[in-house]
Amino acid sequence: MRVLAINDISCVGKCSLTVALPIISASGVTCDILPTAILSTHTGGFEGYTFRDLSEDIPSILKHWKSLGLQYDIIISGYLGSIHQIDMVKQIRKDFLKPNGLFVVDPVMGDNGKLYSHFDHQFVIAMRNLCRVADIIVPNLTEACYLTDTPYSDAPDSDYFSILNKLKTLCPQPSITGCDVLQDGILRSTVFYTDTDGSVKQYSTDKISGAFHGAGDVYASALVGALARGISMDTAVKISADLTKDSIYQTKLDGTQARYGLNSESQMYSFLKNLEAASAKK
Ligand code: PXL
Repeated sequence: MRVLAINDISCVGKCSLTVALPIISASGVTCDILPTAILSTHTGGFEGYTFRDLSEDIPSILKHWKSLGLQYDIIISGYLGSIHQIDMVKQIRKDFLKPNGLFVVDPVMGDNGKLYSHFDHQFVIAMRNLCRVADIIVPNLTEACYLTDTPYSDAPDSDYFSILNKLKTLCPQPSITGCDVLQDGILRSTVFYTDTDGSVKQYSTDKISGAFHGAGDVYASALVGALARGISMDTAVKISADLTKDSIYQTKLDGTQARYGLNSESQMYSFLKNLEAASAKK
């Protein structure tokens, strides 16, 4: 199994490739990377960060890869710095994804109801078009609302299934992460997702209060790792949501600033045990 992760390198503030590479590799599959930009830190919560766009380097990297005949079982794209990079990713999918491969898009654009800096309405439209050629998309609630032109609300009685159904017009297996749902009077963090047969489902974990940066990256990377191991969508969602919740829980216990990202390192052993148990059951 060979996975390609297309994302930025934020040197500090664990997210994007500094999360994708360790988690996907630890899952037991090869993870190649295509960095889209190098930043001193990510853009959410730090001032004065550097940002080097790597678009110019990408064509020669791809030319070399073509000469090696590289082909991928799964390609996952994350933070893309421009519409031009979105177009490049579409071409990468055409050139480097195996005929029955999976194209997973994490449409990184915003959080808490707002777009991240650098992104505007044109970018949202371009990202929507990228989602149209994906097999699986993993937006958070903010991104799902932008993708579907739905007014943002994180109220626990929101009609998440209706947003999921709108996302289904874009791609066969959408999901929405980080949705608050009330169960027996208790707030639970829920992922709404689409199983391989097209049925829509949900999986909830304990809600840990606070905003935690990089949670979407941990979830998406674990999901790709689990799917690359041949684990079913249901179990892959469960294992990934549990890893995310456990990492958030540990980060809260550590008391580190949210902008420095999640302590998923401490949860790797139990993540791997869960992957092994699921693989043994197949
Ligand atoms: O975690 C998402 C992300 C990825 N990459 C960069 C970001 C963000 C979110 O702020 O700024 C550069």
